[in-house]
Amino acid sequence: MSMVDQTRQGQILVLTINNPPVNAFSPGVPEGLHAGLDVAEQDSGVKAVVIIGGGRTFIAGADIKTFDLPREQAPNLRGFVARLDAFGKPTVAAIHGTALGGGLELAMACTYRVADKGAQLGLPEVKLGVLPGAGGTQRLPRVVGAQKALEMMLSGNPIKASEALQLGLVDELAEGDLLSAAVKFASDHADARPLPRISERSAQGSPEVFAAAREGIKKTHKGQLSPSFIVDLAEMATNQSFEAGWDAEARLFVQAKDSPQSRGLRHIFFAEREAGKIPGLTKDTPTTEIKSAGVIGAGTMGGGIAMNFLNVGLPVTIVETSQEALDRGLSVIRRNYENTAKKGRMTQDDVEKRLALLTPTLEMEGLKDADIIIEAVFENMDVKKDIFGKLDQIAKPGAILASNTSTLDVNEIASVTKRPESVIGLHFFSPANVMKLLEIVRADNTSDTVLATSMALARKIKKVGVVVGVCDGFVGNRMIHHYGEEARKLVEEGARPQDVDAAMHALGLPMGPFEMSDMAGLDVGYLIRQHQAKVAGKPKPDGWLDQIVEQGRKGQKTQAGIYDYPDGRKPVPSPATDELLSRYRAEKNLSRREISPEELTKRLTYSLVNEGAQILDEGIAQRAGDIDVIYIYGYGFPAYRGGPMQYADEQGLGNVVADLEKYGQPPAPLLRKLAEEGKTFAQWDREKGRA
Ligand code: 3H9
Repeated sequence: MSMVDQTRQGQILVLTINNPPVNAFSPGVPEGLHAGLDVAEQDSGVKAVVIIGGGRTFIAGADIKTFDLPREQAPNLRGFVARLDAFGKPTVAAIHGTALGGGLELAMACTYRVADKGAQLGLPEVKLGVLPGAGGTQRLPRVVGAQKALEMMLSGNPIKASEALQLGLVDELAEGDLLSAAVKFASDHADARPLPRISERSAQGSPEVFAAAREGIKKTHKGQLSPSFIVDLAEMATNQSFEAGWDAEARLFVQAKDSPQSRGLRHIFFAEREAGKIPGLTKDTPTTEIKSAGVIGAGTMGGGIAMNFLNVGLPVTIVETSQEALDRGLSVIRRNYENTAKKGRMTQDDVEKRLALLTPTLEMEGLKDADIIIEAVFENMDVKKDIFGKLDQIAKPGAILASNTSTLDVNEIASVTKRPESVIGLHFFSPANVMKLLEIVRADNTSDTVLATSMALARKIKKVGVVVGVCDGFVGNRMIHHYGEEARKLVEEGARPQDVDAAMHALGLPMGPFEMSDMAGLDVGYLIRQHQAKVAGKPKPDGWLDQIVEQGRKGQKTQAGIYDYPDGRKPVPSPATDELLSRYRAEKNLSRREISPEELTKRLTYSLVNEGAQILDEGIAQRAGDIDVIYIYGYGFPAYRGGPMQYADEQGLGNVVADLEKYGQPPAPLLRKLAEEGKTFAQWDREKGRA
């Protein structure tokens, strides 16, 4: 079947694109569309052409999967857009669903645009590290002005059809059936001459607009390439010919597309979607409907978790052991919502509506009707087992029993119930109402229904769910442990904490390992180390970090940790830490050496990669792409680096192995094997890890 159907409605030729699911501009689509224009050109009975998408949407853009094809094999969107622009008969884009990227660019090269009321239109290329490359940077400013065009192209967010109508980006909103409206519009305008062409208009935009945009992207898109190209091109639209801008756009598009940044962002686009696919689960795996939730613990985590459900209109029962803790938890939730309302992002009415969905109680019995119950108490196996034992008595049959543990063995927790198939780990990241990541921990007996329901729930509460296996720390925290250890060693060898953190800022992370530890609280790691040593019968740990904690410096919360926090939040290098380190090195006879920023970045990043490879080998993560998604959404790894595993692929796994050996970290067997075979983690995913 052709990817583009031709049908006649009187004198109008209708071209319907059939390339599900999103009608991307894939191989076959340009051929079909050109064939349609050939017919329209040759047949004098055809007065105008309507282009419409079959199925759920208009064209959602160029086919991202073809970006790395050699130019001759990639579908030529620019070629088709150029032909449309010069076409001698009126063309009408009939838009429903999403007209995105190349889809909107194609629509702007048509003579007219008619849209369904529910349609959305946007140029999201920046999110893939590229720029609108089929005339979008030149046409959009000519329609909506440079300021609005920049807002759309730099945010990548679409606008609604009603706004597009107001801005003149669409000519008419369809009342009723879109195709009939578009065909009528085409008939009504069949004889209008000269044909209006956006490329022949001029674009409005003052120097201040571009100056402000250049300032803005320093904050919003720090370190990224394509946003500055977009600003330059939008400026060209206002002061140079269409042809000059069109040519420059082609050049810069290729430069952006071939950059590691775009490869990183495209990797994440697909990895995020791939993460939703679980081997063994199909679209037909039954799920249960979640109509209400229970949360045990009204502390920082429990409160944040509850907010996720309230935000999507699901009632939550929240349980605490004392009235005081319950009241405190509730007041934090209220304050969070009221702060959002103060910023104008929700109304006071919404605040009350959400809080009205929350039932506080001191009785576990209150959870008996909940469809899912999430335990969010402190990390202690005995406490958790006690709670799950009680839940087993109280929860209704079929309810999901979830633990928000960040490290503990979910199998052991499940073992105290008579329904281990209902038990799962749902590891939220702090602050739980903000961070997008949800590690979904599949225990040995977790049923497919519970897993599939948890994945669907993640989507419902707007999280990115990634399935992981049971081990200490699962994926994210297990890797971060090694990263923290490497950071600590680097300081012992001579680096200053601020240099270690700066090395990760240079990579684009908002915080380095020490800023992160100070924020999380240094006492957490301290207690774990003390506990582990005691259990193993080893002497009390006495590293420099332990000594900092023993001085009462626990991080941000005590306004002093590795850094000082004179204003409460902003870390300032601490003379007390410097002094402690000098004394520590002298006592332990440690010599100090200069460590280059390059060595710092490599050792820290590769410590993540090395453990990531081990995690893949053990099957704790299904794909390297899953690990990358975890690091982007849970740990602030910049999306334009594609995550640690993609970053390692970009460096070449052979180089990563050589560096690890140079720095005394033994490479994980899987990493070594891939390096020897000249392969990448992405190839491993394609060959082994895919669903
Ligand atoms: C561009 O246009 C460049 C031009 O300016 C210049 C060229 C010269 N290509 O997200 P979903 C797949 S850049 C290939 O789950 P939803 C997706 O991987 C492009 N595949 O559905 C998934 O596959 P699978 C500018 C694509 O309903 C399936 O479709 N456009 C593309 O939640 C369903 O996707 C964009 O950046 C694509 N363009 O959301 C739009 N798009 O089932 C990117 C989707 O195998 N796309 N797929 O996992 C989106 O934002 C969302 O997919 C959309 C639908 C909103 C359309």
